[in-house]
Parts: sequence; structure tokens; C-alpha cells
Amino acid sequence: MKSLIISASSDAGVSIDGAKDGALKLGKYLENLNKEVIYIKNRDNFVKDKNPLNKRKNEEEINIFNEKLYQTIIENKDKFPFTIGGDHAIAIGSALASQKNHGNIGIIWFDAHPDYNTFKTTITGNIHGLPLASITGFDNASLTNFHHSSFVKYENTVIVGARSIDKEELVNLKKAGIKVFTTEDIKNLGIEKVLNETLKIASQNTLGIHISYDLDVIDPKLAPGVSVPESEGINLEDAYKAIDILFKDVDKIVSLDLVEFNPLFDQDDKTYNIACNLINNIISKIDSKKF
Ligand SMILES: [Mn+2]
Repeated sequence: MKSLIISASSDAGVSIDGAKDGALKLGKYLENLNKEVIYIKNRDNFVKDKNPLNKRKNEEEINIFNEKLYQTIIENKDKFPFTIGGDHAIAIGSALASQKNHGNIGIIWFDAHPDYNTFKTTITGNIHGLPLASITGFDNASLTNFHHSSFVKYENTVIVGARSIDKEELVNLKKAGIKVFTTEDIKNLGIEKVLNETLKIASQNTLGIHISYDLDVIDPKLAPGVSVPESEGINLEDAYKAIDILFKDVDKIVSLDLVEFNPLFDQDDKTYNIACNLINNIISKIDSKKF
């Protein structure tokens, strides 16, 4: 199947700079492999608000960006969207576009953080902590005004690898009934068992699955190049194997994001090399899809 590779170069969702450069660097890598890459960027005149007291930081810029990303994916419905972030707020555009294109999808969210905050519960006011709550229509309606359709259902939403959950965010997750597999669960049950269970939940009565892979799910000793590292992450073997396991039923996976690579915090290109390995594997899986 033909892929639609998008470099979603925005870090408006987080006060820490750098994730937008991650999207550019990985876009360049793909261009060097002779892949066509579409670049979506923040507006030229955009100046990032980093005020810790503002709980809706850069909301307008994020919405303009996500609407552009959303429309690009919808206009290319015949291709497999592979969106490379950027901070995780870009997934509001990519995942909802997939929901619009396919009717009713499940979502698998690899992340150290559940990203299930609302404007009321966010501590930092960084919108990259709100995308999954927005995609599932839990709250944050002002972040999804461009999407005139249904949201991803709670019962088809799974978080994998979480280990840093805010207190109020946990209340949100419980209220919605979202399934969360922590890193502890992965250690106890093994990645294979966790992901088979995950696939079951995301597949139940859905017409496709969107994967959103935040590189901070990996242990920061191995992948330090992220904006908000959390210790005790998953190991590299599991990080790579996850893609193979999830693409077992290759036609069920309909779209994917790889987000939060931040070259400003990388050491000796460790995270860059991991991201490139993941990209190569993902591209080969997309190429193997029949339709
Ligand atoms: Mn995230």
C-alpha cells in the first residue's frame, strides 16, 4: 500500500523546545531513502507561549496545525498515513482523521504518560498532555472543532507503557474506563501477552486501528532524546517487537504516528537511530499491506 508520510513539525504542545526539529530530522532521513515527505509546520509568525500560568498554551496554533494535518490525511484517503511528530498534540489531527476516514477505529497509545488530561486537570498547561482525552471525546471540545464526526470509543482505547500518571488524570481515566497497561504489567506479563490483549480491545467491533507511538515509552537511558523522559521504560527488544506483534494482522492497522523525538536532548544519536530503525520496520509493514 502507498504511504502518506507527513512530517508534523510542531512543538506548540510543550514548553520545552525541540520536538519540531525531531520531525524535520526524521523527514530528512526518509527523503534520503527516496520517500516523498509532506511537511506541515507552525505558522511563520508563531511565537510560542511558555507562561506556566497559562493552562491553554498555544491552543490557537495547535488547532490551526491539527486542522491542516487532518485535512491532508482526509484528502489522501487511499494512502496509509504515517505521521511523524512533533509533540504528541499532533495526534489529535492524525487520529481523528483516521476515525473520519474509517468510521470507527480502535486506538493503541504507547506512552509513558496517558495524555488523558483536560483543561481543568492539566498541571502544566502543555496541550501534549491532552490529546488522548480529546480523541476519545472525553472533554477538550475546543481542540476538536474541525472534526464533525464521532470520537474513538473508550472501550476501544488502550494505553501501553504508562508509568507517570497525574492524580486527576487517573480520575479521568477511571471515569472513562480506559484500559491501561503499565510498564510493570509488561514486565510481569511480557510484551506479547500485553499486546495480544491490547489488539483484542482495539479490534472489538472496529473497522481499523490507529497506533500512536510516543518514543518516551522507551527507557530514557536507551532513548534520552525526548522532551519529558520518565525512568523505568520499556527495553529496546520490546520497543521493536511491538511493531511486529501489532502488525500481525497487517490489514487491521490503518494509520500510525511516531512522536516526541527531541534531538536537543539526544546523546550520540541514540534516539535518532532507534527512531530510524522503527521507521524502517513500519515502512516495510505498510508496503506489505494489500490495500
Ligand atoms: Mn505522549
